[in-house]
Amino acid sequence: MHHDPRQVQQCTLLSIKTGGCPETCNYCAQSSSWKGETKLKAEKLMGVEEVIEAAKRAKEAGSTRFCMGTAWRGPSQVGAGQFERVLEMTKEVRDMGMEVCATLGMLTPEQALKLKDAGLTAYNHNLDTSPEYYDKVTSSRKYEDRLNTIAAVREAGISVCCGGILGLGEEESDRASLMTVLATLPEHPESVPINALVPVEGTPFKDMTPPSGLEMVRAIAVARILMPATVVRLSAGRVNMSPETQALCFMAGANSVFTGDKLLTTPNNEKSEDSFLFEELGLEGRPAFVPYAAGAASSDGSEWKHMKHEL
Ligand code: SAM
Ligand code: DTB
Ligand code: SF4
Repeated sequence: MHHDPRQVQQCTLLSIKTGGCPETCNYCAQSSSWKGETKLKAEKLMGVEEVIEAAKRAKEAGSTRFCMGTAWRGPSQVGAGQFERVLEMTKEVRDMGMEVCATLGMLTPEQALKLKDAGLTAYNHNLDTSPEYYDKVTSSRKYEDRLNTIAAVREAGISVCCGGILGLGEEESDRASLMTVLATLPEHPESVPINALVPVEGTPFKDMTPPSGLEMVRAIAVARILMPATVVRLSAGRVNMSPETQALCFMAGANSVFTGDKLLTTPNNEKSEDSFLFEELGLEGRPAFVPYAAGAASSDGSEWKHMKHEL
């Protein structure tokens, strides 16, 4: 009802500051806590020019959203100059006519407002799992910290991109609980990424069993039903899925993917495979700035009617 079923948005990720993260997310390659085991080398924040070049390539390849990630606890952890540089990147990518997303960790309300002023479209900040299971996933922050950042993003008028990961050793009830939290936020997130754990050698969760394809399909279907106007993003783990499983994910309601040969630190699907998949399934890219209708489903739907007209 709320989306053109043939349109799947292509988003491109770029890790603009890799590794050396002070947080302890047990699934993540970028925490400095296990850098001895992962052997991931911490890098400095990229320069503006290099990022713009990457965004141009992504746009030429059909991406309509560019998402920049930093292995930070948040901008407050680093000098003001680095956050200013991210604001500059945001402005420039936005001027290219792309949707711009960032995932920089915890934000203060002031930082969220600065990102809004720079033209940020969306902010990704995942809840990852249920409130009940969260302390098994990280010890360096609380679920409430995540909720506070999401509230600051919403308050600043930036689109919220918030989802989770399947395969962290959680029960099915934790997955249901995560979905309940997402669907009962004051407004539905405009986008919900559903990640399958990519087990990374050297991390505490290296031996966890990723979800099966059908578990991903089920999670996507539940997100689609609970949050009908939201863009549901089939995110990490797609590289290990057959074309048939991906097709089921789209039929279940996923309408966005990450394209490009890399996610943040792990490999992603080949461009040629994705082109074949889109063609074979009759899918087309979702243009930038199709009006989001999240939230409308729980009110009178007026925003949705407007969107239908535009489509
Ligand atoms: N440091 C910021 C933060 O944590 O919000 C932004 C970057 S962080 C890497 C972005 C998201 O990627 C995490 O919230 C998590 O959901 C996802 N992620 C990270 N490593 C993953 C993995 N190995 N498998 C699946 N998803 C992963
Ligand atoms: C999200 O939910 N998934 C993306 C994006 N938001 C930032 C990140 C996936 C990262 C997968 C592991 C890696 O490449 O390091
Ligand atoms: Fe740091 Fe984000 Fe990785 Fe957690 S998920 S260790 S906050 S980069």
